[in-house]
Amino acid sequence: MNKNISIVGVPMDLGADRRGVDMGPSAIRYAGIVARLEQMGLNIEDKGDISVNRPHRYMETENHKYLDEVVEANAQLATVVSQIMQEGRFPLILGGDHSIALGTIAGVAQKVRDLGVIWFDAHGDLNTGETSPSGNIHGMPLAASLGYGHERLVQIGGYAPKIKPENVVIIGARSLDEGERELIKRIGMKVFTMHEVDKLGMARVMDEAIDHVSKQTQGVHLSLDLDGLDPHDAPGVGTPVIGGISYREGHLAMEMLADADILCSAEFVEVNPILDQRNHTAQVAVALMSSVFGDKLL
Ligand code: EXY
Ligand code: MN
Ligand code: MN
Ligand code: MN
Repeated sequence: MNKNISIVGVPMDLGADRRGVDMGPSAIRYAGIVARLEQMGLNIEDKGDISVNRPHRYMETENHKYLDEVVEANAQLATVVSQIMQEGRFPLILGGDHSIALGTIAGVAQKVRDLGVIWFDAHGDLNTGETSPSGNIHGMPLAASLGYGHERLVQIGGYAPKIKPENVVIIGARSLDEGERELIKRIGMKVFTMHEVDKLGMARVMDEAIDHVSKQTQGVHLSLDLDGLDPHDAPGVGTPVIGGISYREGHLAMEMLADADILCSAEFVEVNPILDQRNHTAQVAVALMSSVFGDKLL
């Protein structure tokens, strides 16, 4: 595992309907991410935050809310992330709403040609402007990274597609829109819904997921939406869905990823301190990050 980690915050909430996830990076830093990882002997560089333009007024383009601002911030993020990769460091991105995966993946996939992706989420984030019920871009980043959706989202970083469906798994899904289900079936993507997590258990799901994403890839990106966890364990998220991954299952999944030693980059998104209880969800995010970087009890 790469012990040199560069942290970047993306204070963005324009991809979501509820304000507040723009404070996620502050909440996660306040919960002590830098000290925690340094205690583990890792070399941490905190590069601060990307600057996200505040819109003067509400803007919508073909069922994409705040398209200009989301594209602009993600283009910046893609550049920063690919520089971090170029320096041989591990990018750890703090969200922000999940639209920031567009920029992270654009930056990482520039350097890792066949990139695997593990996407923890209650949602599929596989909508396009045509299928989205909300026009919120945080419901679209996985589709756009696969090459589906608005050209400006698909082309962030100047190339497309970033990833192939056979190298992606979603874990924890329990709220998929009709258009997302159709896309999953059409491209044959592997999805471990909560049904599979319940039936097989997290250990087997992770064994299969790790096997699936690391077969034909040179590195794997972890995109972890805190709403993949159950709202009981992660209340501070904008789009909670009951019946999610428990803290213990999430923790086990992170430890199994650390043992597999396949990750080249990671992002933790959708922490909303306004809806949180005493910064609990940010603390959960920090605990999961320390596990994924190999924190051991003994
Ligand atoms: N599928 C719904 C939509 O597209 O509006 C909800 C998306 C929520 C996305 C959250 C961040 O994962
Ligand atoms: Mn998401
Ligand atoms: Mn989600
Ligand atoms: Mn453990």
